[in-house]
Amino acid sequence: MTADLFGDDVPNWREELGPGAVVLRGFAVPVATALLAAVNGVTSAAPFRHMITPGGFRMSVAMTNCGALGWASDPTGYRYDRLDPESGQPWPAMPDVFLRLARDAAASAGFADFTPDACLINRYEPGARLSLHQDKNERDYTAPIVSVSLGLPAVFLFGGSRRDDKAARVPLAHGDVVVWGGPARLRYHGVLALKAGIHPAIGEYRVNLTFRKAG
Ligand code: MD3
Ligand code: FE
Repeated sequence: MTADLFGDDVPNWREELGPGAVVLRGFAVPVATALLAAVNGVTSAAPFRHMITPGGFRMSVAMTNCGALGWASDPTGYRYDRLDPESGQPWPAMPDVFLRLARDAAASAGFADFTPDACLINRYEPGARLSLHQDKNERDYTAPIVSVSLGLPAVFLFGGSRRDDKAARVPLAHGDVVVWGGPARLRYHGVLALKAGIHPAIGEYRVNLTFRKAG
């Protein structure tokens, strides 16, 4: 007999970070295993890789994509592309479990009918970080971005509309989902260097899914 701490109920509550930004704590916990299996399916066709920034730096975060469009960086710039530049093939299709979760989370944050055409998958190992930036390569800023955290916890930086605005520190754990839209859509944000640890579901990593309407 195994003790069941929560029965069928997973801890799930909502935190407003500011206008247009809401954290749905634990929202993805019920599908986390299915999401991670789907990530493995995507990476068997489009492996994680460390992209090069336009400034010539190798990103510490390893990335891949699924969906009709994928985000890519190389010394010539950032862009969304239909094809994986490593293979010359289209990015893997968006798994159903991804699409359903993204739509459910967006709807629960007040964005009806969100249909992402791109999912950027970020993999952090200890020490990996993402410096403050804006997501500006998408065509339509009226669509939200939905972000799903899996694996090791991280500290997310939620800044303002200018790079030097003071950034709030927001801890994000396995299964947390954040929806960014409206006035929050163009806020600066980043992720502090990942602390070492072992997560029972995925080991020494954090994986973040960001769902976007890019095209
Ligand atoms: C706030 N990823 O891939 S997701 C990215 O955890 C990215 O891997 C981070 O920033 C990660 O571009 C953070 C949360 C996020 C995504 C988009 C945003 C926060 C945002 C857009 C506007 C404001
Ligand atoms: Fe971003």
